[in-house]
Amino acid sequence: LTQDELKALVGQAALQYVVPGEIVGVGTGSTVNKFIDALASMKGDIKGAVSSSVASTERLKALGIPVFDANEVESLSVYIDGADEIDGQGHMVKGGGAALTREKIVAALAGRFVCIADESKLVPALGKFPLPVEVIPMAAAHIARRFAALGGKATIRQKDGQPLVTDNGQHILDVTGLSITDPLAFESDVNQWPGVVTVGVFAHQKASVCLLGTAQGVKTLSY
Ligand code: DER
Repeated sequence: LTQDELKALVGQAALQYVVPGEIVGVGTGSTVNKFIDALASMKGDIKGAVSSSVASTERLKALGIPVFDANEVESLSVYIDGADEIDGQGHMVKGGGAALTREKIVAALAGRFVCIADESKLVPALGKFPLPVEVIPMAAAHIARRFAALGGKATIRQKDGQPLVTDNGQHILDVTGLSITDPLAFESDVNQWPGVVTVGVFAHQKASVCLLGTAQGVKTLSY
């Protein structure tokens, strides 16, 4: 099975966690796109979705799925999203799609976080994938120096030769060379740094379940 086929497999499998008649929380990325496409088959059975990015909103609307603002819901039963890395405890690195802030917000509304990922995302420890950190632009150099003090190398994510600007109007640093041995402590510490909007470690908002796409089919990992 190709990686794309594995993504489709888990995107489809996530439908079983969607509660009929409710609003579902939807993440961002190529695996989530497979879930959104599969969700279209249930659009008559659900009330709609809360989205974590402009990109996902556009895809949902194009398929006729109503999109609600996060402020219109009290809570969600489930949030479906991908990850760049997920460890054995359900801690994730996210932000490859530059949506980490809104992803963490919508995940906070949900009772369960169902991560959908192909097997390449399962890692023994977080930190091999360059860690995304959304920052207020004026603080970027200062934050990059603080990561350097930890042995990290931070670069501003570019798009078309300019710093990428997120849905929230901020910049993203991608940090290589870190070894994140305690994701909970790391997330808490870095979140405190002035100028950090969101760090792409999802430890406090970790996955409840991971649907892992493997050549042998979908493995369900619970945390
Ligand atoms: O940006 C994100 O957090 C996405 O969920 C990303 O981590 C996974 O994207 P992918 O499904 O395209 O690999």
